[in-house]
Amino acid sequence: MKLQEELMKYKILIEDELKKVIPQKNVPQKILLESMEYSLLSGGKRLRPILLLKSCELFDGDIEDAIPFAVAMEMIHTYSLIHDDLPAMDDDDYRRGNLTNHKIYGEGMSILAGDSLLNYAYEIMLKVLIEKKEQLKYIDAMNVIAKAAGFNGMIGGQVVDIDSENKEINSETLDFIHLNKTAALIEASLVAGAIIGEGDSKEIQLLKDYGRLVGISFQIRDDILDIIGDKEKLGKDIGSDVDNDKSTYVSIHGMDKALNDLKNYKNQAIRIMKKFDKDRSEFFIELSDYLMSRTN
Ligand code: GRG
Repeated sequence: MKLQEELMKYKILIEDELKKVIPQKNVPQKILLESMEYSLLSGGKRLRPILLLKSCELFDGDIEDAIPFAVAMEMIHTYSLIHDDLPAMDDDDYRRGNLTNHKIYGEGMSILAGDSLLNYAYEIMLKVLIEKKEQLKYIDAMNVIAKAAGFNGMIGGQVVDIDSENKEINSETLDFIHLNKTAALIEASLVAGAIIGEGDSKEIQLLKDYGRLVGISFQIRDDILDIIGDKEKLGKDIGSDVDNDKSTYVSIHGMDKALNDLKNYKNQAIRIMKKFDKDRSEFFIELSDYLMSRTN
């Protein structure tokens, strides 16, 4: 399989959908819609929606059914990045190679753009629930996404992350942060896709386990890239963890262990996906390899 071509094909598909969702801008609140669109269409790997669609396809699900949930997932991810970049949080000037949302639109507007993207994500999922009201699987998928994004998921992880700044933390606390701040949405994308594709409960659990491993590894790689990454390729400044006095996988465990654990998690993730037919699991196997050596 040509992984990069496959990723690009799905990225284009998702971006075509994202371009359609921001409504007409000829309204009094047009500045808000521009601010939402600025971040939503500013690039990015589109990893979470790609995982959601691919996971649905793994079970022969129709990706048309999964597209609104993939779009919603990317909106939730984008809102989290806009808010994370704010001066009250990480105070970053660049994201995906562009100025951060608040640098262009101001802090107030960028808080509201994040809020609107979050609300709109639920509107988009609820529209499917209303249209297909007899199908419980869509409610299940939305429930998984809502929980992963909330106080027992990404927001919970972000809270402990902020609360841990300028403090010595142990590896359990760091694991909590990574599992919630980063892995929760990645895991939820795979689980929601599997639910919509109608995988059985054992298969959904395999996707969940794979997602957790990919999610943790994604964050470990992020921590590594913050030290050895290339600013141009990353589209943001490196060294921000040190600047913000943040504990990372590398600062707690050291670079050698970080690289070694990354390899172990990758092998575990591959073992899980090998339980599916080879032609179906190839994408997920190659993806775990790529994500753990990614440079952006
Ligand atoms: C503000 C509630 C709230 C949460 C913020 C996403 C997040 C939580 C913080 C961003 C900071 C960070 C390093 C998070 C770890 C997850 C991560 C690596 C996010 C970036 O995701 P990518 O690499 O981004 O998929 P692109 O730009 O490719 O979409």
